[in-house]
Amino acid sequence: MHPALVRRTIIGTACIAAAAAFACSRPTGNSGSVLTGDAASRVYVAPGEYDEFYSFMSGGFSGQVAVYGLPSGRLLKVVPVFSQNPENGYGYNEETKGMLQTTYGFIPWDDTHHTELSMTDGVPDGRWLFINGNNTPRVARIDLTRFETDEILQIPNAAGGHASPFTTPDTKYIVSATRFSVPVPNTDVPIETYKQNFRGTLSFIKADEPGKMDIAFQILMPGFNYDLGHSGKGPSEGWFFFTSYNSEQANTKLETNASQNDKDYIAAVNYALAEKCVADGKAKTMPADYYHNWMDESTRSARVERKTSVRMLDPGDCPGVVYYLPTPKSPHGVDVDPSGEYIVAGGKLASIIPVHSFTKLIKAIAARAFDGELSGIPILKYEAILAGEVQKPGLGPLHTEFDGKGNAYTSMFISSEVVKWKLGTWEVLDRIATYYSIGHLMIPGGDSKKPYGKYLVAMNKITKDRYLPTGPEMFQSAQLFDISGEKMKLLLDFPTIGEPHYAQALPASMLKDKQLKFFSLAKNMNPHVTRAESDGGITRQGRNVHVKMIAVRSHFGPDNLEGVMVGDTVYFHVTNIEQDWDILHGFAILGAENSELILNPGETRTMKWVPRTPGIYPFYCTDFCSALHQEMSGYVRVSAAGSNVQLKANTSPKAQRQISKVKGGVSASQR
Ligand code: K7E
Ligand code: CUA
Repeated sequence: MHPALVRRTIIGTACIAAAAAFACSRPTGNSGSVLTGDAASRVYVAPGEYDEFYSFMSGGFSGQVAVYGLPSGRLLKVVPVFSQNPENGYGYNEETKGMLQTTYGFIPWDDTHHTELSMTDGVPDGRWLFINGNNTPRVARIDLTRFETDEILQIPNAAGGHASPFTTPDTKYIVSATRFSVPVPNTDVPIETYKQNFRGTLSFIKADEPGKMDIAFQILMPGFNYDLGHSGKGPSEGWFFFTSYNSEQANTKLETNASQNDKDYIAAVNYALAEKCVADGKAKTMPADYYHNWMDESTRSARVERKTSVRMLDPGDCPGVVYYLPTPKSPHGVDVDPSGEYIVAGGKLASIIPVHSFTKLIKAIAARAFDGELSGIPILKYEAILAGEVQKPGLGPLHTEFDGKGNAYTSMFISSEVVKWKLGTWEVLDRIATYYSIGHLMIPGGDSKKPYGKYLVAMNKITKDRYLPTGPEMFQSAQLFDISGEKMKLLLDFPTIGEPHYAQALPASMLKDKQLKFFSLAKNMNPHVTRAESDGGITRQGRNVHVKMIAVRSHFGPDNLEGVMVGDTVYFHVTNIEQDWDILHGFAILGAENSELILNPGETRTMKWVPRTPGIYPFYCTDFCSALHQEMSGYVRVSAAGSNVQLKANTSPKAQRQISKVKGGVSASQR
């Protein structure tokens, strides 16, 4: 189909295809008829009970990660990553601002696409979750004992970090491939010199040590658009597969100009060989400019490091490091089955699903079954590497996951359905409609060596009539399917935060008992920590005023501050001195120009505040922490510039009474 037509007919076709199974437009909005009777009980998690899986969904253009319980679809947490988050002050408070520092300046937003769990021996291990920043290419690490972003690495020589952050089976590397080719290094050239000057890069990022992420090496590629990637596993471990489109190297009207060729390519990268070439000094060290930001464990503050070079490997200097696998047509997803033998591509405009064989790929390389080369990269013969083609799967195949029982499930964007097919025979076994325009799908562990199976989550782009309408902007949504039987069954729809491109999930049992309950106050090495109310106070350094303050049920100490003048910059360093699970406090002051602070127990966070006019400014706790939460407040007196009001910080008698109460032991039940 002509690509312009594809876009126009997405919804129309979706409805036609969907109509075969179920009605597409439902004037009443009642979907009960498509559900089997027991669907409700399959997703019902009784009050007080836990979900079976944690599911980590990309927040898409929210720049965050959202954590849902499955099968209930309940939203458990939003983990801020690449975007400021007013809900808890991430990216607003002084301790975390550094996480969002880039060579383009402080960036308060990005677009996340792929969540990826760390793995050991090809199986998710529950240590970390990685996620990519798509707009300003970055990768992030989230610690799964705290559900917090701990590390962000910027990717140089890249624009659009889309094929990212897929991991190797041992998490030695995560990758990031450039979606948009650009001059490398980036420089001012006419856009029409695309073919001469624009290049793609594939980055291999060392990822197995927290706080030490770094670009191990980059591979310089022809100027295509690199789209998605997956690591080999088992026999294919040591190889990485990246899809590319725009092998036409068009720089305008890509919609048609990048859809001319019948086949584009999967780049098969022998990263074990690349490592060797780099170790043998075959990569060139080139200047590069990028940031590495990470949370210091003891201060729980961002540390920021600007890096200046990268090792760039030209495939011409390392023969055998990259081969091109011809793949129809404008491929998007590339997925490797649990055995590591089959490499499945989702060609957005392809009428079949091609599956490459790793065994055949190795044989074809040995037999030099080449169909020419591109910029020194051999192109393997399609027929020589093909394991099979899934015929008539539907329209617009994008992504494939596996159930570990020999079946594959492919999302069909245009025909809005999930298609189940058999590895080896390539026959279509089942299909089920999604509402509407499915992008990724996810089976817990479904891209690993050992899928958990049981459920499949479809992540859909368009919601339309599935929910109560909320104006022109509808949220995206997910759908949960039961895949334990021969036929897929729809169980549940639930709305999502942002666009949940991709998700991964883990059994709850792997994480729930590892969760940190509070930070140790004794180990809090923030330079502005206040461990006891008697250590609080106010000091002046020129025009900067520092306030050290504790927060505890149900007061701040100190809570009356004087001597601040217009023209000062005030830093409120607030420490939550509670040592008890889930006892949070907040801090907000009248006229603050950033967000509140939310303080975990044992943690120090800092708000920067610049008062503009003399007067009295109340501050208060934003988290309803106790019966006397409304009493948890204080005042700052701001005087005119040059006034002679002395610096003063006091503690109210009421606060003193509270201290003795807390010392006497206030239990969580008195919140
Ligand atoms: Cu298919 Cu960005 Cu993985 Cu969305 S991408 S769907
Ligand atoms: Cu502390 Cu409310």
